[in-house]
Amino acid sequence: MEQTWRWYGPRDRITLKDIRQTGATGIVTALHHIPNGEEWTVEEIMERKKTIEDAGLRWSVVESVPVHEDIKKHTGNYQKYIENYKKTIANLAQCGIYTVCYNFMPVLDWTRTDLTYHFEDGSEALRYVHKHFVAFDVFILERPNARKDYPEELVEEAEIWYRSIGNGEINVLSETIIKGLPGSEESYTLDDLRNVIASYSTIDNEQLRANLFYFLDEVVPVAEKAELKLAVHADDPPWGLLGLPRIVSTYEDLQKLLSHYDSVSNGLTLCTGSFGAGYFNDVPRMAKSFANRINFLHLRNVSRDKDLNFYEDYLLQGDIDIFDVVKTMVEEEERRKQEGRNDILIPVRPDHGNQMFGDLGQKNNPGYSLYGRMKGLAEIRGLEAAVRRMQIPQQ
Ligand code: DNO
Repeated sequence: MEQTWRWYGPRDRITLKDIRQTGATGIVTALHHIPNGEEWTVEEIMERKKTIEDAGLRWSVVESVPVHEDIKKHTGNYQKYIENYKKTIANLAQCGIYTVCYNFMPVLDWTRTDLTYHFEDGSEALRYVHKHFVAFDVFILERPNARKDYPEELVEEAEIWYRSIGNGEINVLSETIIKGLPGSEESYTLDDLRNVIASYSTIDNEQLRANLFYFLDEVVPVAEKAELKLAVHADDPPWGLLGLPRIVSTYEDLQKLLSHYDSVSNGLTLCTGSFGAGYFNDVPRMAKSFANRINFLHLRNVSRDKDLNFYEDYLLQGDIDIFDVVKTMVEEEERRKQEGRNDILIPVRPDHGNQMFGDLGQKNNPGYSLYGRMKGLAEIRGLEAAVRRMQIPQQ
């Protein structure tokens, strides 16, 4: 696998120089300063590429070229934004960047309720407590009819919790949900959020899926021609939030998406933590079934329960069998080698990591610690080396 690291660009506290010492060789980044929907020009791409290469690294993956909300809703300027998307991916390929991650989550990208969950060892992780999210939805956002989306008992528990906390905690919870976690290109006020949610009122899962398929029918041929691979990211968490539709959450969703357009250019970002947050998802099975369409891998573990709570756990702890996933990916790379392909290596990145050591107290992008991710990357490297020793006959 190609070991990569997500870098948020020149303003990231963690520098390219630091990243080199983690052992990663590939960079995952995006031109975050370009507004959603606009074309990324060759000049802008080349400038960023040069910065990365000057540091002795390679720009391996774009995460993400964001999909404009108009495309997801199939309204407004969606045609123009799709044309810009096509130009952007053609430009990226022209600059030698062939893997593009994106997501199709309406309104909110990834969502947590707690960014400083304290581990016993003194480090901090990200967490999602469903009851707290329900409290936000029903009592803070006051989304019309929100109550109807949850069992009555859960709303009662959420209310008791909500009444027990102070304004400080209420604000932290709201900001955590609406300000946008790193990589989300949108950030909202409560009023904005109510309005954008309302703009999805006629879009259910099937409609959103139709809009995704329309987008793929337009964009995948361009990607194929440029030999570029798209990699849709999992919904995080893999269930509907705030009454909004979500369609990249389960095994069946992936079957539909991949069979709709059968091409390596229409592929996946297998995010073990995002899919794995759902107790109903069998991530190793997903890896095995869809291996030939996995264009990018996010490795992260979670401890989860059946009430839709989860926290991010160390890579070799938690509920997902990461060893099994790595083994499948190594086998897939061997299969690609047999096929004589020139895109054998699957880029992998340690997804999030705990805040630990010198990370604590620093203004890191939540989840994107230095030491925690470095630990994850080291574990990934060790796992891969062990799997290869076990399975690949030595000369
Ligand atoms: C969170 C990330 C997401 C991801 C996007 C992909 O850490 O995994 O923000 O980058 O959803 O488009």
